[in-house]
Amino acid sequence: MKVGIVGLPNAGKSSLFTALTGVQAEAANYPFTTIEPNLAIVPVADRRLDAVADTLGASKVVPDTIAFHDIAGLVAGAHRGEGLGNQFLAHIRETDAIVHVVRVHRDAGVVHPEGRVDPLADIETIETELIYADLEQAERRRERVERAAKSGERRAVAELRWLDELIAALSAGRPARAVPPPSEALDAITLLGPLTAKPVLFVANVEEGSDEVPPAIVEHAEAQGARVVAVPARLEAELAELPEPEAAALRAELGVGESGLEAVVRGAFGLLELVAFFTAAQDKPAQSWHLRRGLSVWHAAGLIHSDIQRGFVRAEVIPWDQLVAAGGYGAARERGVLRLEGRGYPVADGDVVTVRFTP
Ligand SMILES: Nc1nc2c(ncn2[C@@H]2O[C@H](COP(=O)(O)OP(=O)(O)O)[C@@H](O)[C@H]2O)c(=O)[nH]1
Ligand SMILES: [Mg+2]
Repeated sequence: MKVGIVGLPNAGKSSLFTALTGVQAEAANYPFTTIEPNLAIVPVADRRLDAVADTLGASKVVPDTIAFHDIAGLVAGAHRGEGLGNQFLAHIRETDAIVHVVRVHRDAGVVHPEGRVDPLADIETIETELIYADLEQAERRRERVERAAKSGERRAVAELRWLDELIAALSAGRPARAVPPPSEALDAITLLGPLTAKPVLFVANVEEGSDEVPPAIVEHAEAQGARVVAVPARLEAELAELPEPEAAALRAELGVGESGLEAVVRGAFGLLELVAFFTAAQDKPAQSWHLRRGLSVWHAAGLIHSDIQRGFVRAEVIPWDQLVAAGGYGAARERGVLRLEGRGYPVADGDVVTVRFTP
């Protein structure tokens, strides 16, 4: 899963990114590879996985990760190519979800691109750029679909009608997520990939020692079903660069918990409707994975390995807490709580899954 960090210049994107890189560094004993300097691969800690690993005597714990991409350069006019805008918009298109950083702190030493600190206006500037970008994309797509629709093809006719609705909504300043596609052309939204259909988490970059979010931001977020997390980004970035004992001491002294940053990771993860499942065995790595809610154990097998999916026979499934309570697979089987499931079984949050397959 990949999350794009967006916001105006100087909003605090890179500071938040550096802070997240610190979370990455804390997990230095996990085999992560840093791919690009503006990509942070952050593990998603899960107590349930730790408990399962302990119960089974796993060789190590391998949590699933989330990738944060620091996407610089969104300014007013980006959709017209202002400030390399189109390039940055293309980066956003590749992400599953958006973290929108908005400056709340009023430190006069930090220049604001518009010369004033007005968080709600800043949010609207960014949202307007995303809407314009979607509008252009939708209009281009419409030209192509219109030709197909002239032949009377049902799917194309349905998509064209949807595109007209979408274009009207975007023109009125509403996001694409407000206009779901019709059942005859459900894939139309995937084909178009509108930026304003992606789920958003707002990060309010607050004054150090204050986690108060202006009510206007909270209201704005709630109106679109989004959440807001308060993070003092510069302080978190500085803490991330200190060695762990010093950082912990300073945290205690300043009275800042880790909650802000953790909330960003959890919140970003929570944006997509995902369930966590685990694979684990004695002397093997205990691993967490995430799957869209409603997908089956056969899809889960594909996530683990394509060979395992190809040779899928059945899966042994048990909720993580029942496995921990039983003390192991053998005891769970005797208690009758280890179930056999076929390929259509929808994975539940917290399932421990062992796929039986023919190689
Ligand atoms: N006082 C204060 N300054 C901050 C905070 N977050 C970021 N800054 C400063 O604002 C400037 C721009 O931050 P940066 O993270 O590079 O913003 P970006 O352009 O969105 O990537 C830097 O000088 C940061 O040190 C904050 O929470 N409080
Ligand atoms: Mg930056």
